[in-house]
Amino acid sequence: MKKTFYFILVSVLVVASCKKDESNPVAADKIPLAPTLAAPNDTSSNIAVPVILVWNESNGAASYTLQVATDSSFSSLVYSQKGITATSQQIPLLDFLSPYYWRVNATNSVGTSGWSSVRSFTTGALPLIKPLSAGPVRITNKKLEVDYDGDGVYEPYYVKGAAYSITPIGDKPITSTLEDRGIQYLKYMNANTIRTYGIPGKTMLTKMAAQNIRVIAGFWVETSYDLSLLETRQKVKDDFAKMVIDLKDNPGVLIWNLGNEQNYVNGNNANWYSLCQELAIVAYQIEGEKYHPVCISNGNIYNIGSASMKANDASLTYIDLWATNIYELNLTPRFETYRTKTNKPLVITEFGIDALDNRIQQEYETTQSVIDSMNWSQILSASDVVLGGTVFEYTDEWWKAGNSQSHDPGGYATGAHPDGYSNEEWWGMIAVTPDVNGDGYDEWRPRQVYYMFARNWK
Ligand SMILES: [Ca+2]
Ligand SMILES: [Ca+2]
Ligand SMILES: [Ca+2]
Ligand SMILES: [Ca+2]
Repeated sequence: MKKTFYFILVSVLVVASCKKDESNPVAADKIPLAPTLAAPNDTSSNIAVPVILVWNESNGAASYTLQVATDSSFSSLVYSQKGITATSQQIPLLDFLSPYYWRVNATNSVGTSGWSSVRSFTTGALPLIKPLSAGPVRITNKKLEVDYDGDGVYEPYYVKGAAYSITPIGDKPITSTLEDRGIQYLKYMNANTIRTYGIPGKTMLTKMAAQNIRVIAGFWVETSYDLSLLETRQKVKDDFAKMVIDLKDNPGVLIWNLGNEQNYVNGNNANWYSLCQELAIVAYQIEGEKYHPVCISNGNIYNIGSASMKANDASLTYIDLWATNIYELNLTPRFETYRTKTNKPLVITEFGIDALDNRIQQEYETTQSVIDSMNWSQILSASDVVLGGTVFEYTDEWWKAGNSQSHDPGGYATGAHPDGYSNEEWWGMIAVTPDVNGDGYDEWRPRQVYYMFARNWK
């Protein structure tokens, strides 16, 4: 009885003291004073990108406006942000070795202060050798390591997962219920990773992270782009910067993956690989030393190591690893060649075969499971350089041939499959068929390959 009374008394005191702080009389009736700037010191040089600017709290301020410009009269703004409630801000995308000026004012319900005094700083150079990441994901000695709990201790991470592109029959929208089902089936499969083709949604990323599933986040590059055009390159960089700024602090992100098999379409040239290096530097301008690894999605291992394609290690100093989509019954010879081309590790972002035997137009899911299992053994045997893989693909997609309402056998001939044919709508580890129980959602049936991986990935 006595203890309870004491506890209530303390609670009341805490509430009372909070209330007192909130009703600060200074805040209510005057414009706040202009803030004073704290860091970096005026005329500092060699400030690491991304720069963090810090100012002192202005009594009574509700929020701050921060401006950064390339001139002291602030006519060429590179950053301008209202409504900042903290007293520091990280500025993405500043150039290296460049001078900048900055100032801050304070606002509350009464009005806005004058500007602070102006300070200048000069940014440092891009490090010649990309430093080891201090962020949640890093690559060291060709191994992937993560520290999502932020305790400074990194744990090894081996990629086990699926190329993820859920598309309901008839191109129906993807609802949050369907996303949850997608995550649940990944959990049952003991997968820890998905690979997306486009920019993953923030909500989905957060939900994935809560289940310890991380995302190789795809940055789609239109295959129609002429990558030799400066304005096109700038647009791609701007779009990528938006993605990185938006998602960099989300615990779902594992790796940024640039393009998809661009070397089979508009990127079989040095313009593509040099753009990838520039994109990786853009990511560094935003994330700095806490960067996520950046990889290039490549078709097979073609061009890797080529100096004339600018796809050699000396040209790709800010690319951390390669990603490959590779379809071969035996991957081992490719891995042997790969080791002679680059010192970067490799993640497999697509492999396997589809589940339809084109010769008899019937599913041969045992064969799919056997071949995917063989590929997985080959991947495991190359663990000195291969960091794991995502199987192509998670669920059947009915839109790829014929119409999106019918399961069509269309595809293309290939020597890499026992039936000599890739049936594009039958690649799922999970078979998708129309809704029969009336809940509005397609039926999902894991194929043998799903259970094979679930056992392997335990
Ligand atoms: Ca840790
Ligand atoms: Ca179809
Ligand atoms: Ca087939
Ligand atoms: Ca259903």
